[in-house]
Amino acid sequence: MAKTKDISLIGVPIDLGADRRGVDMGPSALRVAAIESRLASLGYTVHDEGDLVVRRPSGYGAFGPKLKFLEEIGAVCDELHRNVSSAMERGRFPLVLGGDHSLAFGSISGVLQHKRSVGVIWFDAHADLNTDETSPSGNIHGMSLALALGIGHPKLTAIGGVDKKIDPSKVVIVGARSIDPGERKLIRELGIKVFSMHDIDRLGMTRVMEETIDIVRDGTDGVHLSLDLDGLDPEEAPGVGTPVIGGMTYREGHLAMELLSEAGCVVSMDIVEVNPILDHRNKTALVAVELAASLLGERIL
Ligand code: EXY
Ligand code: MN
Ligand code: MN
Ligand code: MN
Repeated sequence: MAKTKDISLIGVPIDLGADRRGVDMGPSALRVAAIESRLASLGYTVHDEGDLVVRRPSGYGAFGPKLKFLEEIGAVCDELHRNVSSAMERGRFPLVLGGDHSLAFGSISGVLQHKRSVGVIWFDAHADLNTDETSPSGNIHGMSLALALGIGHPKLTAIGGVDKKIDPSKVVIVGARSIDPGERKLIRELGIKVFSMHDIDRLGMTRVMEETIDIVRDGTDGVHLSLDLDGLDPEEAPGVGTPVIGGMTYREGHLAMELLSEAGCVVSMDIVEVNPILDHRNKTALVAVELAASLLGERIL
């Protein structure tokens, strides 16, 4: 359950971080999945603040194929960090509707304007810890967590202030099963905690979340949850741009959200990588809404 009864929905229709593959329709898909009324049914006052404007560039831009659409993504994340900060200033829970995962270093920068120290749970099949030197694709959605840590192109890490970055010891990646060599090196160097699908299978989601909550809550003023729907198995969430088989079941995801809800430590959230053109019957957005509802306090009894 969030500590506030006011939620700000902030739409970010961006697919540039995923090299334009249609995930810009994610915010609409989540609204069609009735996210506003679903959260209102839990007793929240939901303020839909509409969508940020995303420029439609002609080419990759000045930083070329190793940092595709850097300027446009930087502009969106700079505005997003201000919107998230403003929502928190008004005592609201910022719920960012993506759009690809490049948005997350913007939302986290916004939270850091209000919180001295923020824990981050990165619920994802991927680590999103690449830089322009290590990325196999040049897609910035695979660099977003590195940028939130202050690692990456200075034009992007400057957003929100170079001094306002997250602490790697307060970050946990949950659900990883596709990590690039450069990311593996950074994980080792920074000592970032990763619960891979192997760990979830071995330990069970309850143990994984108990350990995760201990890590992200220790010494922080709040936790940001960045929920990438490709963390679930593609059978459960087919409408994602970078699917990886062997992911979490809906029930494991739902249990993770319920345990986080009980912990009461999440102060902000992204829902990203919902891509309705790869989906059927808007299933992935409907799943995302149910996960958000269980985080924000749906109680069966
Ligand atoms: N690691 C690969 C890359 O950096 O290109 C794939 C990244 C997928 C990112 C999605 C949002 O999680
Ligand atoms: Mn209000
Ligand atoms: Mn991601
Ligand atoms: Mn992912």
